[in-house]
Amino acid sequence: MVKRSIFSTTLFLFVLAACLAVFGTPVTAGTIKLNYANFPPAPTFPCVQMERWKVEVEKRTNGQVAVNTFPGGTLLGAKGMLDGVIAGQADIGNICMAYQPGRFIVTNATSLPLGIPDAKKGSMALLKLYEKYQPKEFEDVVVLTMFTNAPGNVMTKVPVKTLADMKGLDLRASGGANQILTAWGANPVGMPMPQTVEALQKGTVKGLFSSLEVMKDFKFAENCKYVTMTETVIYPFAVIMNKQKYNSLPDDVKKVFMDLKEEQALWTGTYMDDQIQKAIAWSKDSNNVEFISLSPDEKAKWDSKLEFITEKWITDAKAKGFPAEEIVKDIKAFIQ
Ligand code: DTR
Repeated sequence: MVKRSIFSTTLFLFVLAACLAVFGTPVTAGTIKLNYANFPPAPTFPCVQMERWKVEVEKRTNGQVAVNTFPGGTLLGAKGMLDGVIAGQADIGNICMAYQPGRFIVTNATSLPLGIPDAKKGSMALLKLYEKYQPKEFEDVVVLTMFTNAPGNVMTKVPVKTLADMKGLDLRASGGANQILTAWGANPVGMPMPQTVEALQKGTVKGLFSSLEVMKDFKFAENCKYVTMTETVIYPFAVIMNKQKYNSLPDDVKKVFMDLKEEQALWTGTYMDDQIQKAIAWSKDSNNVEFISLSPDEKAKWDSKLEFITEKWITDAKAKGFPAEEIVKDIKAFIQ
């Protein structure tokens, strides 16, 4: 009996010593619990990337960190996200910066019509832009990653083939995309993405202007039977963390988070670009959606309407003291 208990004590000490040798400190599963808030529903790309980050963090911290995810605005909604994270209502949150255009001048410059070709390039350019300019609106938080969606197209209940078809059409968009719709003659209706489901069902809007993965993820293909390919404008997102909470983390955990920053941006951009292809196929095959390409002449007309937007942004941002020309030049260089 005594011999057996000596044996099990020795075995326990041996396992403990092995754990210490491998991990440095004794590992207690989920010692650090973090709440991560997100505003759109679980199947959408901002939440898919959140679940991927959770899995990676829990794996790479050997279970030391447990991440509780809250999709669908169950902890914080789209507009209260940044302040909610600063106040500590959630430890981590995902914000769509285009929903607060005046608050994120530098990063929202990625929403100008600058020809960002896809989400992968957009995400990397956005992160580089943030790293270079370190805008002061992020002073009270720690940025864990940034990413963008893919370029936007016009999804509608009625066919849109020319600028004349856009005239007065009520279309949902947000931030920088609104002024693009105005320039094309449409009537932009601003609201965060989750509210668009009801607006389309009720007929408050006749369509929306965003990246095409929403045709599948939000099942918009059931309402919008037409897509006009404009491939214009991306929306920038940031994942932010409460600063005090971040500062309270052990160094090895902080390192895991920082090592994931760029990797997560790349992963999300790649995932998004992939989803676009799947959503196009699904919309065509299962929902009979018609994809409309603008003729080269027509496309030139649409593009010419947007020329003033970047110029105007430069003038306004310069007046506010931002190095506006350099920011635009950087974005163009970062997407090369
Ligand atoms: N295009 C922006 C951002 C966006 C694109 N896909 C999703 C999915 C869920 C939330 C936001 C977005 C927008 O239209 O809001």
